[in-house]
Amino acid sequence: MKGDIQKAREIIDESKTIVAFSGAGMSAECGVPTFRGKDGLWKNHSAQDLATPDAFKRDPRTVWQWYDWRRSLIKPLEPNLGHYAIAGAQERKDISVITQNVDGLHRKAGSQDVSELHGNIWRVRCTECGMEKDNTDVPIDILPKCDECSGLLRPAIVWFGEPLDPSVVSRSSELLSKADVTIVVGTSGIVQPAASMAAYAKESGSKIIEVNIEETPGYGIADVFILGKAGEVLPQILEEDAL
Ligand code: BV8
Ligand code: ZN
Repeated sequence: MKGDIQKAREIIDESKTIVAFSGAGMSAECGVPTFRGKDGLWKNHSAQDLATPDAFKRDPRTVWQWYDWRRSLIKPLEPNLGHYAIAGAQERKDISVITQNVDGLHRKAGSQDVSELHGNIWRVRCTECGMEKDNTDVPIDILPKCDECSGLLRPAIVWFGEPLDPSVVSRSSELLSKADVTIVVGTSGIVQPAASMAAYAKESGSKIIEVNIEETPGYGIADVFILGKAGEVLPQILEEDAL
């Protein structure tokens, strides 16, 4: 791994614009369960039962109980050294974050430019009038209502079968098309359209550095693949005085 770290550092040192592209593995060391790992979130609950608009229409109470449980799990958690390394790099490099995660931990670590492809677990949206706002109540009233029209609120999260916010997608595409290097961290590369974004960056001329604790079938395109944890590897490749 040492050689890969050195190679990754050289690529980063030569780069001006960087995109950090993260998945659930970015937050695993903070204690946020991933989706498909051994302690995978979906294991105890099937995605189809919970993170879909049909599930919410059919049984909003169960879906809200699952999100309330996840919110209560995430609320006390702090970012890890990987989140802080990305946030710290913005003093020296033009670095943006594109994340599939809904936990808000990149922002909590101080990252300014964060595109949340799948929304944010700390925001809610009215199913009637579309009003959207922050809500960090833990526990949240199960079946929360809109103060404006008393419609049912839902998590402002992109569920399976729902389109991503076009403005977030176009901002992400713009960032990836200009990135000198894209650091792909902690994602299994399964969920679309997020999983195609690294390849898009590569086609647009970006170098790809991938950080994961296991080989991922999704990415054969990495210029450097570093087997390791996000919280351990990112400080080594992003911090100025590392090594
Ligand atoms: C869309 C919010 C179209 C929810 C999420 C068949 C049937 C139905 C749908 C589809 C289908 N085939 C394809 C689809 C499309 C579907 C999809 O891709 N499904 C997959 C499962 C095949 N996609 C969609 O539905 C998307 N929408 O296509 O809309 C459309 C267009 C127009 C009009 C109408 C419709 C929407 C996808 C968004 C779904 N929402 N999240 C919530 O969080 O509650 S996705 C969910 O998975 C999370 O956001 C998560 O981030 C994301 C991706 O997973 P990963 O982040 O990669 O996490 P995972 O656990 O998989 O992997 C963790 C990785 O980290 C592993 O590699 C592990 O090794 C590594 N790791 C672990 N620890 C560490 C580590 N790495 C480093 N350090 C560590 N310490
Ligand atoms: Zn409303």
